[in-house]
Amino acid sequence: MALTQAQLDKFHEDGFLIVEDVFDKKDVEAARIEMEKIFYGTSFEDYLAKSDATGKAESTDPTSTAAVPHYGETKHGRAQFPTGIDALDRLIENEDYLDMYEQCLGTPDMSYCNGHLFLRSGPTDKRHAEHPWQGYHIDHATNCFLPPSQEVDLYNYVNSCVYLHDVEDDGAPMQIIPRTHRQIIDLLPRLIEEGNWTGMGGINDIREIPEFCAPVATTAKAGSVRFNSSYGVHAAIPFKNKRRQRGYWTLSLCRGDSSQFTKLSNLWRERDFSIPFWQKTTPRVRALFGWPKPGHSYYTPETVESLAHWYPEMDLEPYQKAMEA
Ligand SMILES: O=C(O)CCC(=O)C(=O)O
Ligand SMILES: [Fe+2]
Repeated sequence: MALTQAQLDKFHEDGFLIVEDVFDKKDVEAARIEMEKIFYGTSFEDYLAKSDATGKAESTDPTSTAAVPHYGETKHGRAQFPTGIDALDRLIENEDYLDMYEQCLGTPDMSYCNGHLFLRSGPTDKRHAEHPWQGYHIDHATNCFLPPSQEVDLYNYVNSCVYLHDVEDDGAPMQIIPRTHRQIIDLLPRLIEEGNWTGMGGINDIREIPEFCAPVATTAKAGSVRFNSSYGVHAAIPFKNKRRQRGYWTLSLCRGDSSQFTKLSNLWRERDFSIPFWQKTTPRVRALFGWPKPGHSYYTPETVESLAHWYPEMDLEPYQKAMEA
């Protein structure tokens, strides 16, 4: 299942796109259950019941621990990709999703920047600004040390999230301002001059920018995917219903040709998690993490033999076959 031309045009025009039914509802349900275990040590339902009984909601925010900056670990598990849980990690192998990602990035040569579980939990959530005109920003600096370019499609990267459950209006849907991914580069000098640009991506007050159109709430059903440009302006809003949670499985990929300056971490430095994951996944997914694709001249009888020692559980046949072809 690929994006239609109309969907792809919409992605390029608005800077984001929501596609329904990319993931099987059962897979997403299994992923949500595992996600809740990581953040709550139990289900969200039990967590709510316990909070009701004790009158106290425990914070679910992970603390960052590793040498590589990443989203971190909770008391119960790891929110950063790979989590070590198949139901979550292997969502990345969805071929339709990867095909759509290639379309959004305009190349089959894609490279991993970052991935994590992003949970906002109604009872304790504070990840939003006070007023609706505040908190807007672009995420680009999370993975890239270069400011935005006019050549949006070459130098932005694409964030995505899989909706692990339905997100409705009362569940703090992320707000995105359509078309800003192409506006921000031209507006930057003025925003800086007017003191309406903070740090490497924040806007103090969107009311001062009449060029912007109205923000859109990115509500969607479980199993949907949202793709959005790293140059797009967006913000978090509070939960209207604090008994809701919002759990996304997120991934950021960039074009291979910009991956030298657009990346967060090299998973090789997190071997406890990267080795088990790489052993089990596909050549297509391994390539997102910098692995040469089957047919690359790196693969010789000697290197394939060594790989078999380093990664005894990896299926090396695709590399072997391409080498012999
Ligand atoms: O939670 C949201 O709706 C948006 C959060 C966000 O923009 C961010 O964490 O960068
Ligand atoms: Fe953001």
